Amino acid sequence: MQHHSPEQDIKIVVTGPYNAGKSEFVQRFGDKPINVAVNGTTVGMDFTHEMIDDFHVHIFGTPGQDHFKDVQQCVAKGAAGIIMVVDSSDPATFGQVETLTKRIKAVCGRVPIIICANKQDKTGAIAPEKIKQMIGFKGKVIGTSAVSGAGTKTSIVEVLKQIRKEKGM
Ligand SMILES: Nc1nc2c(ncn2[C@@H]2O[C@H](COP(=O)(O)OP(=O)(O)OP(=O)(O)O)[C@@H](O)[C@H]2O)c(=O)[nH]1
Ligand SMILES: [Mg+2]
Repeated sequence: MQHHSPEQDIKIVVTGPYNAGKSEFVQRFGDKPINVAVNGTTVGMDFTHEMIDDFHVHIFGTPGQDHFKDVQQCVAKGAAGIIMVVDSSDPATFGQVETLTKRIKAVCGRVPIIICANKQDKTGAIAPEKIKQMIGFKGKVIGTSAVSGAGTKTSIVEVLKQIRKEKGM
């Protein structure tokens, strides 16, 4: 069993619009990921944990549906970093990112945030750089495919890097 001091535990929240691929993203990590879902949609949370770069990273996924606002905030509370997952093939949902960011930051504070331009494997997926422009996002946008796992580890490592920089860890 690996021993670590409490300050090496880091909570990261994976959020985003409905159906963006948040649960699929969380499933790529750890040995026994949990998903509390009904008929394929998250009604509770996703959870997993994994040692990454000597940190014990706790990854929490929120529901996406707007009527689970309170659950989103419950799940996100106290996270040290945010991963905003969007469906790159569904630009109609990009407008939700701003509201969702505000909602999550209200319970986490001004912590590092990156966007995952997910479903890059789909034909017609919009490129990460284009999505960055469309959303008017200042931070890092990383292309991912949560089904294949492409870019998912890179995304966690990036947000971890930003958290460590901010906290001077
Ligand atoms: N092609 C493709 N499909 C994906 C990808 N990520 C997720 N999906 C599919 O998109 C659908 C929704 O994925 P979920 O992971 O359940 O999405 P979610 O964001 O957790 O959805 P809610 O919890 O309902 O908000 C599922 O059918 C996934 O298999 C991806 O990268 N590529
Ligand atoms: Mg889900």
